[in-house]
Amino acid sequence: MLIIDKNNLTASVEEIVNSVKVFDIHTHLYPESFKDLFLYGFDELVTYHYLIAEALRVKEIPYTDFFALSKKEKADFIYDTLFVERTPISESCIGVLTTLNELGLDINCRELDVFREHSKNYSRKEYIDLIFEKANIKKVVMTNDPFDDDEYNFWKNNVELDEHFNSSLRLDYLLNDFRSARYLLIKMGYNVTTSLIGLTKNEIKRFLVDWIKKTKSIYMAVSLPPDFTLPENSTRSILIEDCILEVSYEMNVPFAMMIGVKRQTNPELSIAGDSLGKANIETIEYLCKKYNRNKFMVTMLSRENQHELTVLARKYRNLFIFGCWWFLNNPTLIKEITTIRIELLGLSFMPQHSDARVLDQLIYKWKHSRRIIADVLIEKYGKLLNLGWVLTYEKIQEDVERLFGKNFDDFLLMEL
Ligand code: RAT
Ligand code: ZN
Repeated sequence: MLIIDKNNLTASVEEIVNSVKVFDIHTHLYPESFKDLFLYGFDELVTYHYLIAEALRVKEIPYTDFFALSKKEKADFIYDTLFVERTPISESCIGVLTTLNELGLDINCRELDVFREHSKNYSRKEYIDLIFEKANIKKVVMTNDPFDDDEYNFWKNNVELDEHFNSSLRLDYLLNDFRSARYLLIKMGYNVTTSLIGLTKNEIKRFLVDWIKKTKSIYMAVSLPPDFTLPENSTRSILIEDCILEVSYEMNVPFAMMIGVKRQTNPELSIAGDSLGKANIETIEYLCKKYNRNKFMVTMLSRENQHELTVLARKYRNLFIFGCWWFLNNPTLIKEITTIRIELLGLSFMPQHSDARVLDQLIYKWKHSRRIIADVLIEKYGKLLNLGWVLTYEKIQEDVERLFGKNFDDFLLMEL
């Protein structure tokens, strides 16, 4: 048993936080069996939509001209704009550099073909192993959308699964665009009418059960707009309250709500055109209270929602809060949000997920987050030491394992 004191605190926490294997509970990654949906390598890294938004802000080129470029041309354009003409100082730019550095590449070489060639030295399988090892990842959760044509076909053809990639059933289309989803459900063999009567509800529940089983999803998920409200008289509310929550309870598959996204604030920016707004915390309160035997996972996109969400998590153990989502995945906000959560909840939450869309991003997203989470922990453990509390290396290791995965495993197993 190693006793922690002021002299070994920083090094011990850093060592523990860096060596713990992460369970990354929300990504947009796929294993190699999903062919073109499996994104990796330099061009994908640099054409990440976070960087598209930054590059198109400063270069006066019609959006349509940019989106007409090939992947490689887009990468050249973004690299020239953000890394050559300017200093790559934003979080997403620094992320690219952290990733290249960790892969052993010289970030100052500026030879994009050298960067491009790197991933080609590996088979796809080897590259996944390499990135998982560098990022120190145990498992990731995919975002699996049966309403997406390409993805649907993989599942229909019994795509091969990989034990390092868990699934989650994504229901944006169903909940945010039911009219269109209805046609797809009919095509998939479910007898769904426009009016949400008993038969249609049963068919939707049948769809959910079938697809949770088919994809082996460990939770269902949806992203929702800032004005998401329950209870209300709407198709979405019937779908959630009469279909999803029933299946969620019966199958012990939590319902994850990612709340606060304003889709297509600037449609010309395509996938980079989404924004955010403050959402209504009472909706979550209503759900946790009324459906107290159901499990809810929640992450919110607006900074303004973070404090009240954390307070609500103190009131309901069926509410699992996770991650610093998307526009919050920046050092300042991760630090602030993680500190608020620790101060109000101790260790009973999941501080981060990566949201990676490109395999290589796991490296920087986790390296950056680990650094900040370690700093927050060092400050808090320092306070305990000042009070004379006896801390051991093993106890800190347990704490960190909770934060980086065990809390979620426990939540899935919890009996309500
Ligand atoms: O972070 C992102 O890449 C966003 O575009 C979204 O995918 C978001 O994370 C989501 O899951 O809706
Ligand atoms: Zn996401």
